[in-house]
Amino acid sequence: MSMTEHQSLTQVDQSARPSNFVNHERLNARLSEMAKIGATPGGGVNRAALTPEDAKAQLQLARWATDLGLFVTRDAIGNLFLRLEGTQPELLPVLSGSHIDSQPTGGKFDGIYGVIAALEAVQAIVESGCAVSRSVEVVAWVNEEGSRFAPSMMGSGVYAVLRSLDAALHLVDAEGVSVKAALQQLEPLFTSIPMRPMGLPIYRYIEAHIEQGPVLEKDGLEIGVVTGIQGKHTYKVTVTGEAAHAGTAPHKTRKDALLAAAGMVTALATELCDAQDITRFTVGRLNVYPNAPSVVPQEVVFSVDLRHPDRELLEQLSALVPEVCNRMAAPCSAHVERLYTAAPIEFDQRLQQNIEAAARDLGMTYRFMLSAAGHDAGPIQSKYPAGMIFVPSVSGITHNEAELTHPRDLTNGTQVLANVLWSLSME
Ligand code: HGY
Ligand code: MN
Ligand code: MN
Repeated sequence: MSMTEHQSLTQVDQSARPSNFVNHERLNARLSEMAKIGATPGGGVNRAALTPEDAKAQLQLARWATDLGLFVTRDAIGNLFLRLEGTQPELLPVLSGSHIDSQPTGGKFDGIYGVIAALEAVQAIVESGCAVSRSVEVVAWVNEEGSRFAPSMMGSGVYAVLRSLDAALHLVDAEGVSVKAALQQLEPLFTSIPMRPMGLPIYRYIEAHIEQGPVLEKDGLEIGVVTGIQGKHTYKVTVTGEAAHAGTAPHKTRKDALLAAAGMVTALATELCDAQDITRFTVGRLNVYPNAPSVVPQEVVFSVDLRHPDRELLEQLSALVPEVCNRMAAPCSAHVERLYTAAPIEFDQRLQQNIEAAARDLGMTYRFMLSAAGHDAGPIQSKYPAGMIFVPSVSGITHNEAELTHPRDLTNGTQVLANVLWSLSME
């Protein structure tokens, strides 16, 4: 018996629920297929935003969606949408997904799990025979990681009108290739996929993601009901000195950009990090120019990624970044540019309860928890009610080729997602 339009999950016997139609083998087979796209020798993936690998993964997703009878569209920044039409298509749709792009030594689950889980959840709804009133759309956000094109959360940020489309199109990578040029290079691959307007309104957004931390595994729990995301500020620091000969230039007259940068990084680490290990300060990228062994560095450019769960404290710590860099710059000079500002966010309370109820309904163990990692659900929550479902990461390893989540946990999260999406589609 399939669910009629006015029954809720609790009023329907277990056998009819979409979660029963989540196919463990299909879910994990699709994730394995995706892991081959951009596979690295170390067992991870390198699928940078708007590269041929990224496009290949989007096209594979589009094929699975088309086979399922979903309507595939793209928007001007490259986000991909897979739509299951509801019986009341005029209602705002339910949206679910994550990102396809990865870090250079990324894992096989960060981001892509949420996209494949959303597709599997929709397929389970279709195969359960449960009608959906509201349409349900799967989304693959472009450039969540911000590795090739900084800053991160680009596709979801433009969608939520936190970032201008034009500014995003003009971001450039290390080779000087713009987002706009990268999109144009890939355009011929997507001619069969119609475009859609930017930022169409939605009813609710749910994202399934690996936890990327050790908490669920340590607590022996299956599901994380995510309460929010800690705040994040990123900077680009340019230190300018003077090129000189490594043999003839006396130290007392040198303007060594690398020595100055090293002093800044060390001082920032000392002044920003706390004994309770709550603040997260990272310099993940540092480029030296001209980067020649016998030349005193003329210029150094480095990134700063600063995070904290408390809004005021984050602002206070963030104000130290330019202050410390300028204090430590002499005899060089420093230019500090803030690239990204995201205050800590809280997810929609009711969606947290929906996720909790679905986990409990399925007999799964769960806990409420804050996300230490950033996600596309963050920008989306700034405009629409959003929620997240976590599944355990083995030893919390992530942004690392050894990233692992057990297949059973991947399926658990997808079953919770399927029931949450279906019940939202009937609201
Ligand atoms: O930076 C982040 O937290 C995300 O993994 N891109
Ligand atoms: Mn991610
Ligand atoms: Mn990531």
